[in-house]
Amino acid sequence: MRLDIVSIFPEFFSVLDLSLIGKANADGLLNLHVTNLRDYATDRHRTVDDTPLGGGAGMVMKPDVWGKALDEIFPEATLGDGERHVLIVPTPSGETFTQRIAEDLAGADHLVFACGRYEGIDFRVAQHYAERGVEVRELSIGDYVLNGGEVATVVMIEAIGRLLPGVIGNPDSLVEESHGSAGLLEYPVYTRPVNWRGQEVNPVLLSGDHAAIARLRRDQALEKTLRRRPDMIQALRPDQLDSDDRSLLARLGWCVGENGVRPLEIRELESGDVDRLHALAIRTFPDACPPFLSHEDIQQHLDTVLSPQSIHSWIDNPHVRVIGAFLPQNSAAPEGDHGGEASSDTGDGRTQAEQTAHGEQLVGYALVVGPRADGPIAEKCPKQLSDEHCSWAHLSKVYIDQKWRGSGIAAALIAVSADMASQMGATSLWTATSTANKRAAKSYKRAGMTKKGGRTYTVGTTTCRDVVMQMTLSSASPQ
Ligand code: 6GU
Repeated sequence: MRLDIVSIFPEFFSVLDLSLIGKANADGLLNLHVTNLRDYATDRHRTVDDTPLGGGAGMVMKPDVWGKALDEIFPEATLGDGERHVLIVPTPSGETFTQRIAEDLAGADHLVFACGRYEGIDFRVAQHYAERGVEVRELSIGDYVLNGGEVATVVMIEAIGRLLPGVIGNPDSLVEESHGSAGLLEYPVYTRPVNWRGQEVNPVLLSGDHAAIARLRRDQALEKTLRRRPDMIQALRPDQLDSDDRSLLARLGWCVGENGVRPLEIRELESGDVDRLHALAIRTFPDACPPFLSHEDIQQHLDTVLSPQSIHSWIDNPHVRVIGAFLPQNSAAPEGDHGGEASSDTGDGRTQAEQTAHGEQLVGYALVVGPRADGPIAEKCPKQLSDEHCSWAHLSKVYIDQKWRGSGIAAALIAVSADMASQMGATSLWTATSTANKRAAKSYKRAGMTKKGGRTYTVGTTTCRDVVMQMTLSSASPQ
């Protein structure tokens, strides 16, 4: 690649000799040439600027001086030679220079940086070369003002130069770095000593378990990007995120849908939420049932266990927690039809009016029954779990609207349920799910629960087999 720089401070660019770019220049991987703009001034003061036409503060760089300099750099013969010639004009009013632009410019044959000082270069210069077939790019390196384009030019040359073949020893390092193709900021890095001033590195990094190390780094990259650059998280495509990514994001309050990553809110439900919760409970329950259950059995369960009165009693019970997952209203309207519902529906049984009234939609819920609950809601802990040393809470329900399954919301609800169970004084949490509902068992397992035998459970008049699962709660903090 040929690189030209035109500036009234040519000495400034000696810094480029010190870096990888200087080595690439010496090795012939690129051909760097610096021109002193003043060499093209005609008067004895070597004037390069003049006052702005129309008045105003500062000085403007003269088009005639720039034209003479640039005509030598772009001789008539080079234009239309089939090569890509780019005139880069660094200016705080330009398009923001990004890694994507650096990658694009690394593919050009010839880059010319025109470093302006003062208020800038007479605009006709850019227009003139654009008309002659030069690709002109006005670029800014960020939202702040420098005194001239020199520093910005060094920044851009460093970013572009390291992408040229052969400039960086190991091209793999270009993939994982911040703003690389993963779309995430880079995870924090560590080296020896393992313990430095009392700070220990995560033992996973010393385990030699490559999959676990990759997962740890991915989690750290996601968390860091979420904290610093939520805009980058929102720009991720769903196909860039696996199920572990989704659970992590959901626990941190973000949900992956068809349209990308959206904020999620998880909170306890109140009596004002009963209608919405009832609607969600009755539309999600049938999916969790084994295929042999009759319509009547399911209806009987909906009319009793999942009635509005029953839901009221959960919410009013101080030994029970009812947790909801909410999405902002605009995020659950993915394009296309889901399941052929009437067009006035939102795709999961609710009308547009029902959603808009609340400005957010309830897309999942969990019910946790604490160790001190009694009455019909307090199901007996399956006997294989009865261990005197544990104080059990029951994760009685976790239900997610169909189109948000696989988004990580279940994992987030289970994590919050576990916290609430600890707060209610439990040291362990158990749950049971139909043996037919493999998806549920998988998501409990992913959330850290393990299988502990089975039990039977009655829906309507039919007895079903359940898988029982449990987890030990890490930090029990009694009320
Ligand atoms: Cl490219 N030039 C100047 N003068 N100031 C800047 C800039 C460029 N990018 C940000 N600030």
